[in-house]
Amino acid sequence: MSERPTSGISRRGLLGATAGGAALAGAIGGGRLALGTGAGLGALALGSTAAQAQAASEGYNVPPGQLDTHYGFWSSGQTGEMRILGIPSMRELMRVPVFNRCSATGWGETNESLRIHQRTMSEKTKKHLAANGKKVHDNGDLHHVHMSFTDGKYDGKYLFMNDKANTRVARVRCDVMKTDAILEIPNAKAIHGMRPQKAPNTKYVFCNGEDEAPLVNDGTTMQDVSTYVNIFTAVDAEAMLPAWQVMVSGNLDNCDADYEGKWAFSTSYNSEMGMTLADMTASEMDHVVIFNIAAIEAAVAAGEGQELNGVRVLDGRKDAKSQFTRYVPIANNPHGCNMAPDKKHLCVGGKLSPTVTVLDVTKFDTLFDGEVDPRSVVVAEPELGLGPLHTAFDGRGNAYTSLFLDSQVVKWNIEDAIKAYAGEAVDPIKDKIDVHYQPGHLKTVMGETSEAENNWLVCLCKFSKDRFLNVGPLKPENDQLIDISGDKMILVHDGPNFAEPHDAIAVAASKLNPLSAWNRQDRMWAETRKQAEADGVNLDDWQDMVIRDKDDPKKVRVYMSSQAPSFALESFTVKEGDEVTVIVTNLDDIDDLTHGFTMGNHGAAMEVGPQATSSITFTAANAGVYWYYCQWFCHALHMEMRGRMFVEPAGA
Ligand code: RUQ
Ligand code: CUA
Ligand code: CA
Repeated sequence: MSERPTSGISRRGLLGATAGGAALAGAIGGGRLALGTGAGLGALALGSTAAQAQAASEGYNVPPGQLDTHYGFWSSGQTGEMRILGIPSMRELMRVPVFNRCSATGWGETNESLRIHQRTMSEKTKKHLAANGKKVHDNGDLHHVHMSFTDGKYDGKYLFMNDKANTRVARVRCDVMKTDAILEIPNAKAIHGMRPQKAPNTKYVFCNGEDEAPLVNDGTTMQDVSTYVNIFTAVDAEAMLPAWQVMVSGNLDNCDADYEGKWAFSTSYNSEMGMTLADMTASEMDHVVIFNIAAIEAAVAAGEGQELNGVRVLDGRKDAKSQFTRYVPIANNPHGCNMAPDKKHLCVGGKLSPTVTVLDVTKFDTLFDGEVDPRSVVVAEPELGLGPLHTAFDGRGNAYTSLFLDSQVVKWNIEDAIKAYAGEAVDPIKDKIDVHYQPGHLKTVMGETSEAENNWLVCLCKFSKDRFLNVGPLKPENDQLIDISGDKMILVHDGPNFAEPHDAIAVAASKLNPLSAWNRQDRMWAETRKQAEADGVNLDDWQDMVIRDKDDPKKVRVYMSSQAPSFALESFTVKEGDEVTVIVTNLDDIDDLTHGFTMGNHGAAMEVGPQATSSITFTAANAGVYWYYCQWFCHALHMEMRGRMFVEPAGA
């Protein structure tokens, strides 16, 4: 899909007509998508009246001083961070650095964040980074954010997210909204789809490896594609370590899990194991892989499979004929994999097929019991429009599917789709709405839990073109808020957003209760506290001091507290070339009173929240005077919150 598939037709000009229902006219040829527009749906009146839009927009308008009813957690794709938005206002509330380097907070630079980054980093990666003069990968491609579950409901504990770029998974603690674990997943390549287990609770986070590579990828086989595999990983959600892995046939795209804790499932667009676009789209059918968790756990406990880089790897490929997996054929390059809140139906987006395939997960046992047609678990396959990617759900049995090529959202009813598949004359399609433009993910409030609501749908559009003031060749994307409370969907808000919100979830505000100040003993800086103890510094009631390491005299540790509007140390002295670690504890215990520490001309800056301890290490530059200052506004005398570092010549 490298070509922007608008086929020269203005979407504005198309308002009121729709390209739906028709079989996909587009075919892959020579890497180009040739597109056709289908016949209109006739009876379906599209768009909304001005009066309807007005009424709906009053519902979304959150006046100044009022709070949103829901948190939205947004991925940010290649930006590598997570974002928090308010719903329905769509106001951006916070950015949480995860895989990226953050100038404001020092994430990716402070010792506390580096420890989190390096916790599971392989020796290979460390060596490779060091050869490039780096300590961490400070980029990421964060596609999916999902919250931990208890009993099919969000439990407000953790948020998990993937990094496709560097094959990692991270966890954010919801009490402080900071990243507390990053896991580099061994053996697999390019984690894309990622979902927490929904029930009985999030024991595992399921992670899809999208890219094919030799299992032992050491250069001994590179051209021989028959040695390539794809790996499905279950991560222990508490320990944030790999629990087990399963080799599969074909690659892995998106995934989800059921409401009983029995299954995980993943779409595969490259069942062909093709290495070129033409090869990856050659087959009429690809598949969904179903993972049998009990069978896998039993085999892992019995020591089956092989141990590779500290993880037990089982063979779930088709030829292995194991009880670990089953493969259900799905038309041409499926994408989205979404479990409905009815706890029964899994919806798989066709992407190159105009259909969504509905699988009944309560029938999955039959696939493992005997020789049955794998397609017997398919209970509906409505034709919805061109380029169906992802599906979201409300609490009334309706599904909302993004149509990438049609630039629409289609609302359809699952039970009606099942009836139509069984031969009844019912049209499952209830409504279509134009979105702007090329939607990927879309999210309803609480729609991936058993507590789906019926109020808002957010549609994350990949393009915004004419929707905002022109800001140059690089345009924002467009997160559109749609009122789904009535029969017709009503677009009420355009929200420009920077690269690239792939996915989002919307969580009732009552599910979360973040802290306003840190606990002084927080585990985030446990290692730093240990060092302080060894240095004879009591971080709870401490003197500010400068300590030169007994064993390595090049290392200096500067302990200082901060209290608005001053640092406890007005100055300190080091030598040129010293490795200086500055440890700051913010003694202020006041809501919203964050300090910072920036060392001028040293590329070192960090956030220090109320009651938090943070540390940063840098090499003292050429002899001279350097000012450090607080870079988070804290007081009327915030500008005066600064001090001097004297760097003496090395020989002095
Ligand atoms: S995928 S646009 Cu990275 Cu979530 Cu579907
Ligand atoms: Cu402390 Cu600004
Ligand atoms: Ca394919």
